[in-house]
Amino acid sequence: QEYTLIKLEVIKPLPEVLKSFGKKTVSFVAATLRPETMYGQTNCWVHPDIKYIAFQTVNDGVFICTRRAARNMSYQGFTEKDGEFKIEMEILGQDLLGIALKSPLTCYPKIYSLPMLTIKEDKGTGIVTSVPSDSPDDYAALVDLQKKPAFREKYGIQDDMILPYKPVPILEIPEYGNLSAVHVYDKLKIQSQNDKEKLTQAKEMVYLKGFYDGVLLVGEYKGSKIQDVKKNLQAKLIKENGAVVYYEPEKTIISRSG
Ligand code: ZZB
Repeated sequence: QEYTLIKLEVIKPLPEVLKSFGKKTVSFVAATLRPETMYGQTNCWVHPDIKYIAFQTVNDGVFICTRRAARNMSYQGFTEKDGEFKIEMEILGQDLLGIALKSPLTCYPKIYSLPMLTIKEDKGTGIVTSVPSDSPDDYAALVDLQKKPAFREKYGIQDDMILPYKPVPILEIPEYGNLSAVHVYDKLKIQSQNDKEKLTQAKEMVYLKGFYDGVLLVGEYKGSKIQDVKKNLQAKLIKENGAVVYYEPEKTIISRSG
């Protein structure tokens, strides 16, 4: 499985937890299959209870992700020695919340790392970039935070890290409009990020239609169909140093041998 790995750079001065990295560039890295949606990023998701690590890459500074993802990257030329990576820091997700980040293509110059409780540890990097306009999971998690001050308080999230961030219309999908995730969220009457079945259904509804009939509303490929420019947008992100390619081994192979 090929992913686009988005680099969400921690804005300097580094927050207290990451101070020991000094002048280095530190990035949260998020795996996505939807590089064309990066125009609509409003925040980054971290699971408060997952353990993350920081490791030094050869070309891109320090990366923060799960240990499992770092191990995969170490076989893909991200580290000096094949299959080896040095853990510079171990950090619990809850200590990585509320950090200001700079991410490629989004119209928001500064976005924050926020808690999402449905992140899977064994997929991608354990860090997810959030596009609430087109991902029902992201929209549900963002609404949970916006609607529930107690939830924000629990994780020490300040209002200005959430309230100014609105889903951005970036893709037009026939029948679903220009905020497809919001449309299906309302239509299926989704209540929270834990509404698992409805969210799976919502995702299926927007996924295929978005890929085949979605048209970009912003950027240099404005007016083009997603399927025609997905690759170009991945290339643009990589060329502009906002992303790299990351592969994930097929799970079936692992379980067969193990
Ligand atoms: C941006 C984005 C924009 C995403 C969108 C989706 C959508 P899939 O297709 O099931 O393989 N993701 C990545 N890692 C994790 C994780 N560890 N736990 C939970 N979610 C994760 O899912 C791939 C997508 O799941 C990725 O693409 C990422 O969110 C999220 F408009 O990145 B995506 C309808 C979906 N739309």
